[in-house]
Amino acid sequence: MMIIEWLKRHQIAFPTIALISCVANLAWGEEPLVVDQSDNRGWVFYARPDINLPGEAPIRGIGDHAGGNASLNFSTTLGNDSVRNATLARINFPAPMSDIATFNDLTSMSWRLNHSSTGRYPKIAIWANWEDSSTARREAIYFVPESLAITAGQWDRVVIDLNNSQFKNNGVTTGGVKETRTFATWLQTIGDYRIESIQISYNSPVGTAYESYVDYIEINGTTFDFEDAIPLEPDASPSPVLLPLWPLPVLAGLLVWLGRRRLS
Ligand SMILES: [Ca+2]
Repeated sequence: MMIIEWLKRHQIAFPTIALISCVANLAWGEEPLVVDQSDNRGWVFYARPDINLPGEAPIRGIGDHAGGNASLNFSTTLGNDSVRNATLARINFPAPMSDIATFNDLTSMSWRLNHSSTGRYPKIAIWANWEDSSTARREAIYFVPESLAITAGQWDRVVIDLNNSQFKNNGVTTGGVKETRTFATWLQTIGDYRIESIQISYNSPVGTAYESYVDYIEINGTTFDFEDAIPLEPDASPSPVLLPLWPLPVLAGLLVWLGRRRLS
């Protein structure tokens, strides 16, 4: 009280308190980073089938739990191979997340979702990459949604328990066999692995369509409020390698010559 009285007397109470509040918000990461057309904060979207095909949902989803105008749309069609994900590569992490390099650096993860079923909802995945005898390798661990049910058709918050939540991998670091372990157990083997990206991913189960929205993705206290569509991921498929055509007639001629030599 004495400090506030002193500040008031010197007519600097409001700016000082506002500054303290601003610094506190930055320190605690309380202010969500708005993701929209003016700044996608590094997030990109991937959809299969393509969002432009008839019947496919747009990227921009319904209003969020906090009165915001939009969210990300993870609704999928009846196709057997319907996939949607939103990815933030580590090289694009914003300043408050710049100290995250490996799995050991993760301290909290949560997200909001509005899904038409209680389970098998869009989930967080963490990708690692490394080199093994100069060969590029990749692995991911995926949160297992079945370990935490939500209420269908309303905004819910999923919070990872970094000790007990179950994650399943792609099998790359476990001899080709996919394993399900707690996050804490995974840290014992991949804790020092370099994070490539953090992703919310959803593969629609075969023959089942879901209405699904995601927002307020939070990583280590930094929260992203999606308020518009985000860009589509650049096409990652490698371009076909064009071989020069002149060696083919030469090779054919060589084979004919060898064949004749063998016959003679
Ligand atoms: Ca939003």
